[in-house]
Amino acid sequence: MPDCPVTVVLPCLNEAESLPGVLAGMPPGYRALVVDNNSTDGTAEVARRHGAEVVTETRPGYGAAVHAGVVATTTDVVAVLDADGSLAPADLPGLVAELDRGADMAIGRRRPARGVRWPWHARLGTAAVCWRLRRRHGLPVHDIAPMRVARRDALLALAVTDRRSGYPLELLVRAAAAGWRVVECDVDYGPRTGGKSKVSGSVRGSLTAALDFWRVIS
Ligand SMILES: Nc1nc2c(ncn2[C@@H]2O[C@H](COP(=O)(O)OP(=O)(O)O)[C@@H](O)[C@H]2O)c(=O)[nH]1
Ligand SMILES: [Mg+2]
Repeated sequence: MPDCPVTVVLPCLNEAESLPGVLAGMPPGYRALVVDNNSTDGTAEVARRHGAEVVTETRPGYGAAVHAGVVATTTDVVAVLDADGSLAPADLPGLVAELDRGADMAIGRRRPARGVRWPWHARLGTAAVCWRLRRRHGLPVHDIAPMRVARRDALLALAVTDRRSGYPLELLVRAAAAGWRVVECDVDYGPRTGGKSKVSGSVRGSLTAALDFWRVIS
């Protein structure tokens, strides 16, 4: 169903600065659903003012926000996208097209633009995790699905339990176990367009993510 509307879940922790640009870039037929996770910078108001639906999730964590968003959607197809402006909504239709071609999930592989700050520890962690996903789980992936598209009910049926930064990784492991056909497509990766990094840009965020990853994959 190439014309069916798609809901784009945007997990947000203080993304008021980047959100307007992200929302303005939504392709026609794609509806934005912002999941506000205890932001203190007016993220929810900015989201509403720029036409997005807003859901509030008080339990902290990237996975908690994404899960709440997926539960709240009513469309067959659901996309999940960072709200920091580093990924382009314009890349989503290409992923949705893979579902139409028979994929169970289509995920983005970040291809950085020239000069993008992508810390070495984040690249190394991603490479190590993906090596394990390929070797142990047979998934042909090179990134940890920063952008993804799947069918809502199938996604919820996988019953991912992680509510922090291990969520995308657990999703990949469960998808592999369920025999899903996962297709990875190159997507543009730029600098965040405002606000602060919560994960790879700080030692604390990176350590938390590494710990979450390890829990899922060990
Ligand atoms: N809801 C929620 N979103 C988060 C949390 N941590 C990160 N995010 C969101 O996840 C996306 C990626 O985080 P980001 O800070 O850009 O990580 P980085 O790309 O490693 O610097 C952004 O849209 C963030 O707002 C969190 O604890 N809760
Ligand atoms: Mg980011």
